[in-house]
Amino acid sequence: MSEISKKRVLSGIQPSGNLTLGNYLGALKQWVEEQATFDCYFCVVDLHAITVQQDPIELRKKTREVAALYIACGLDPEKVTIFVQSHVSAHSELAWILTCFAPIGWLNRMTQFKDKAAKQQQQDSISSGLLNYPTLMAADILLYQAHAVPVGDDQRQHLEYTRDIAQRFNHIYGETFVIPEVMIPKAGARIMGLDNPLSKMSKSEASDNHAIYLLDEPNRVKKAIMRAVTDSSGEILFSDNPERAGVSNLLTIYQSLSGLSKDETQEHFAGKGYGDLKRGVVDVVNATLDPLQKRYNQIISETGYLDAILANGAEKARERANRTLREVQDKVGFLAAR
Ligand code: AQP
Repeated sequence: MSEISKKRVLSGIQPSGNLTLGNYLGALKQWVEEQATFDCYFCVVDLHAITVQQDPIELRKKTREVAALYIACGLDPEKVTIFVQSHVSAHSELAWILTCFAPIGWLNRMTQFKDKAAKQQQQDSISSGLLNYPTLMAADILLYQAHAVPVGDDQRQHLEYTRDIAQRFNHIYGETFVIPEVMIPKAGARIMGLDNPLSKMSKSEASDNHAIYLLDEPNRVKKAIMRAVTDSSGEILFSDNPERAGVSNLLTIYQSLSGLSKDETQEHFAGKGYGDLKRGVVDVVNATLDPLQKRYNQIISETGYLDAILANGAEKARERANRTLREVQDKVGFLAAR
């Protein structure tokens, strides 16, 4: 299938910390699985990362690290376009135009804004960028006329918002944007914290045994999983009961990484104890991370390799994004620059 006839996909991850197993199972794993089917654009969303304050040196370092992890996880830079969001200025430009069409009431309803704002102690320090985050995300997606957006379950609401903004714009100015569909993985769409299985595993959560990070050493993986919260029932079954959320989360991780079905996963642990479940999860996680980390170390140590991929990616992304931006600028009535 040629690139032209393929449907397009766009997604991204913030370089706001160390990537977690949640980022891998909710996003990266399905990106890799879909790369042959779609015309894919994957960006490191540094503009999103600064909606909460970042250390500049660390942000630059994490931006390269996240891009290298995209490739280490299996994205093929020959097949997909990998770039840094701030290298394509059309993202900021379209985001401003869409901001002017975005009702504040819609933004105030966003769960992620409410959660992240609640975590900031001083209300004065909550940036309007955090409130406008979904509009920037809408611009990211709509610029590429993406048909589908592979993300974890937590991004479902932002996708709905993107569709609403696109429909509003199309209604006023005529057919401009493709209305994108959300693409959520069947297993692993919401990996929970190991220390608190009622909250999402998140890279900005500081507590010690909360997350597995993709660059963790095997011993750290083992320590965090062996300390994961379970319950006293002793049953190794998938369950919607919040009291069993810890065991369900471990089963989900095992299922997603082993490729087994839910039933096969439960059968695998039938008659076993929580210690066996945890050791099983340690083994599949480390078996996934070992080759990934080897590839990562190669990529990051090869001078010029990553920078060349990001430069090529930005050039290709700019070309596609600017086509949409020019159309939008024309429709809203901006005088063409000569
Ligand atoms: N726990 C998770 N389970 C499944 N999917 C997840 N994703 C994140 N956490 C989980 C998916 O990863 C992609 C990129 O996420 P992001 O970095 O843009 O922002 P986020 O969703 O807010 O992720 P974090 O890790 O919680 O980052 P911070 O702490 O920086 O805000 C998305 O597709 C997301 O669904």
